[in-house]
Amino acid sequence: MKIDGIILRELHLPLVRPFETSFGATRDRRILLAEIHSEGLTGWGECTAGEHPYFSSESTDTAWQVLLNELGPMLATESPEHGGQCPRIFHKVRGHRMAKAALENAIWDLEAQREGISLSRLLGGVRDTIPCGVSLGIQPSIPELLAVIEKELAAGYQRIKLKCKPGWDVEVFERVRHRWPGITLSCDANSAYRLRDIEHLVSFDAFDLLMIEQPLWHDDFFYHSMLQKRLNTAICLDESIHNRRDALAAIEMESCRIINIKLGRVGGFSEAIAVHNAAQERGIPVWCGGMLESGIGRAHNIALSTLENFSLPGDVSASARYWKEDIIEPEVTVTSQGQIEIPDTPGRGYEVRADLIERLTVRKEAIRAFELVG
Ligand code: OSB
Ligand code: MG
Repeated sequence: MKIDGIILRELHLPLVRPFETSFGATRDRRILLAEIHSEGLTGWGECTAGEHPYFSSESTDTAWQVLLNELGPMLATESPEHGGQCPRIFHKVRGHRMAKAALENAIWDLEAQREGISLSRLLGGVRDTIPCGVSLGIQPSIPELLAVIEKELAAGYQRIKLKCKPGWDVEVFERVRHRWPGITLSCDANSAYRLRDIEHLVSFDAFDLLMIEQPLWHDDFFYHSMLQKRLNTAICLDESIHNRRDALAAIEMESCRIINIKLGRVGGFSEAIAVHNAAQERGIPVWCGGMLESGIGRAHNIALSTLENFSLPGDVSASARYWKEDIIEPEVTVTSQGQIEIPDTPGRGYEVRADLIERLTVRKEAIRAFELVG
């Protein structure tokens, strides 16, 4: 496909409520979108980098720089037919996976429209509904957390994930389990624990958690493997997994029994599918993580979650949990059974609200390579 233009945009979107993890609280999102024009169609991609380089080394600003000066010009001078060609085009740039994913996913988004099939089908998805969970940030108090859980269970969500850190863990799990002995519950530490906490982490086994997500260092396999040997509860890796090779290493070392796949963290749909397939071949279930995405990233997460081995509920939930008004139409909704129904219309299945996006845009820049290559 001939690329006629690539535009980067930064949107300011306040969350309806702050989201707190072990590395800090987010109130306002700076959403970075890539918009690719080709032969009368527009593909959209979302860069999931955070406002600060806390979850990963990327941030909104590093991604903007790399997209504008490196990746955008590389893509502009190629005419990829498939999103799957993007990793080769971007090969020279090390890391910066969230930036790469914004462009690669926009090409897949375009390709599905051009082929007149749903993005889910283009990716090889097999589900017409996906199971949904929620990720609940650290709250000011346990009673406030219990009230939030009550609301999300009433809405139908199939799994509750609690953000945790030293000082916000066993007492919280005790109170939640006491109130709801049977719910599917997991926790996510975002690397808040160290080796001295191993005995403490082993005590999490008492709470029948579905998994403990990324308890130790963001770049570790070895100590997670040591910890997994001590735990009955499954470890799930998030931050540590950047590609298929990482997934294979983690599985081989028994550093985890479950993998969280995030499109941005692995660099886009191609690598996400590769991680999914590698895990599936080895009997390791996966689920789709979230990064407080706008509707565009959310639509892409939904399409990815239709692949067969996404057998556990993801952190992909309704637009209204995050935004007063989402930038897609219809907004993402979750049924009373805690499922999202997969649209079967061509492309991403959710229209982009261009007028609203224009109004929310605080920074906009065209990739300049087109002027050079004509
Ligand atoms: O570790 O899964 C995580 C949000 C920002 C950064 C890291 C994580 C998260 C979430 C939120 O858990 C999931 C969501 O989008 O609801
Ligand atoms: Mg996580």
